[in-house]
Amino acid sequence: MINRDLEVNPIPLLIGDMASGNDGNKKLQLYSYFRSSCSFRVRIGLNLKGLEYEYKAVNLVKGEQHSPEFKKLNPIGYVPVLVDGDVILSDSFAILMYLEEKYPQHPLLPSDLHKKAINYQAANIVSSSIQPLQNLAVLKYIEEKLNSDEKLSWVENHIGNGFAALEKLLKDYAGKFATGDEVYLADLFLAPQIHAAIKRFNLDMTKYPLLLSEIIRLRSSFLSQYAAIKYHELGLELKSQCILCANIFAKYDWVVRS
Ligand SMILES: N[C@@H](CCC(=O)N[C@@H](CS)C(=O)NCC(=O)O)C(=O)O
Repeated sequence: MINRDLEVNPIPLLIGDMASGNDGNKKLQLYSYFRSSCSFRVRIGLNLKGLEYEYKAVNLVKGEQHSPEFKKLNPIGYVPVLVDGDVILSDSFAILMYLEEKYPQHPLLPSDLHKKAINYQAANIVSSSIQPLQNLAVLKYIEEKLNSDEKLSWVENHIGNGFAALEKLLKDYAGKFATGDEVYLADLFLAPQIHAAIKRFNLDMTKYPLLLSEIIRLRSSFLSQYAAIKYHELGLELKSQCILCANIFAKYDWVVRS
């Protein structure tokens, strides 16, 4: 069951006001789209490590990922892309592992070997067995070749299979967060995926109580970062950032702190 008494300290929102963790004068650059769960993973990692970065918005709905300029950075046409001086990286897992080694502050992985492997496993269930099957390009293809009803049952089936596996995997490890009482890699992959399942696909999360409680615990920190990015991209004030969170959790009768 969901434990509604659990509280966590909000992770500070660091857009435009971050501690500099970069060497040299070059600021990290992140090419990102606010709704992209893969970008969201990296934004959380950067924020946890307190790294300053320049936000480069790529509007996936307008097709900016297919522009020749963007494809010079990532020929496959996906966000996120991280640019660190001469280093250009374009996969959220690779980016996070790079950041982890270069900026060891706030480790994204536990030192315990077994727990570390569970983090890799959970992250890869999301990044290999869920997200690619509900990516924009895949859903567009299904909608065009089949129809919208097929699209929805496709999404429910694939996200559902992944979530059911994650519920089983994490039940022996979860604490305040997915693999214990610290935020680790698994959380960085889980939170945006659960968020997408609720917000984008309206999935019934009551079937996955462990995952639902995970997102509830993380709501005030990760989701406010998501919302802030959205407002940031739209050039609006950040003070409205919790509206989005409130909309998401109203469904679960959960009052979100503003
Ligand atoms: N394995 C890659 C996947 C990247 C990916 O699928 N990005 C999505 C957004 S979450 C995208 O850019 N989609 C654009 C499209 O489908 O046209 C990662 O983890 O970064």
